[in-house]
Parts: sequence; C-alpha cells; structure tokens
Amino acid sequence: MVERHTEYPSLQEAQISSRMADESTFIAVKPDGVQRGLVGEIIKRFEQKGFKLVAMKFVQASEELLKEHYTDLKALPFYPGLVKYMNSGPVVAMVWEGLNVVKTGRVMLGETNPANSKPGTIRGDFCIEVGRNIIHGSDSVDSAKREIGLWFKPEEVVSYKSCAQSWIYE
Ligand code: IDP
Ligand code: MG
Repeated sequence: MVERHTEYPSLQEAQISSRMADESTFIAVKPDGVQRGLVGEIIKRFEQKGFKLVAMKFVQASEELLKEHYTDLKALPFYPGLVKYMNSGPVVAMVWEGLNVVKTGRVMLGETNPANSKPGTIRGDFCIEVGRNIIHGSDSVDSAKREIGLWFKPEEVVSYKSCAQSWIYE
C-alpha cells in the first residue's frame, strides 16, 4: 500500500509550489470602490478565480505613500488629481498570490480606461471614467514587488498553504 500521508510534501505538491513560484501582485480597491460598496465583489472575484489572499489592510493612505506609489507618473498632468483621488478616502490594500497572478490580475481588472474595458472585467462591469476606475493592480512582477514593499511590512504578508491548492493546480 502506498502511504500518502507523510509530513513531507508529495512530489506533486512540490512541483505545484515551484511552478507557482509564489508570484504575488498588489491589488487595491480605490476610495471610489470602497465608497460604492464594491470591496466584497472585488475580493470575491479573486477568491473565486483561485488566487490566494496573503495580506490585506483597510487604510487611509498618506499623500506621501501615494506619491511614492505613483512616482512613475509624476510628470503626467493628471498626477496631482490622481494623488488627491487616492487620498480622498480609505482603500483596501491586498496581496494576492498564484500562478501568473500579475498578468491574470490585470486581465481581471480590464483596461486603465473603463470605456475600453470589456464586460466581465472589474472596470468593465463597475465603472465609467478613467479617473474613477475603482481598482489598482500591479503591471509587472517587479512593480508588484516594489508596491508590496511600500504598502506592507514583511511580517504582514502571511505564508500558508491553501487546502484548495491541489484542486486549483494540476
Ligand atoms: P493602471 O491603473 O491601469 O495601471 P496607469 O497608467 O498606471 O493605469 O495609471 C494609474 C492610474 O492613474 C489609473 O488607474 C487612473 O486612476 C489614473 N489615470 C490614468 N490615466 C489617466 C487620465 O488620463 N486621466 C485621469 N486619470 C488617469
Ligand atoms: Mg499602473
């Protein structure tokens, strides 16, 4: 009889873990998403997809943090308005983990401008204007690392094994 219940991960489990490579993305429900009661809907979509929540906080972000978060856009005309918008109320900052979560997360968000976002995407379903597009998602693995480091202390990102892992990854 093959004993499967060892305390060590099976080969299959080890392969799943290495393929997932613990890719993480930074997702934030923006102040308009919070005020419009869309926090649960947005979390639901990432949960239902199969991604794993590893950090979350409800926070009024400082102007300083938001300026740093959007530093790449500081030369653009909408930057001051963007910082003001993001500072206008609390946000829900999260880290989600999973295979290709950065790229897939961006697909789930839709395009930057909701007018170009397809129905079925978060921006396509719930908003109209680019300056009120309800959600942020990292655009690359490197920016995800930078953003997670900006918004979370290392100990606030929790490492755990999801019981659904082998039902989500083959
Ligand atoms: P992204 O959020 O899809 O990554 P970025 O180009 O990184 O898009 O822009 C960051 C945020 O700045 C957007 O989500 C949106 O809130 C805002 N933004 C982008 N372009 C414009 C614009 O033309 N007018 C007003 N706000 C904009
Ligand atoms: Mg961006």
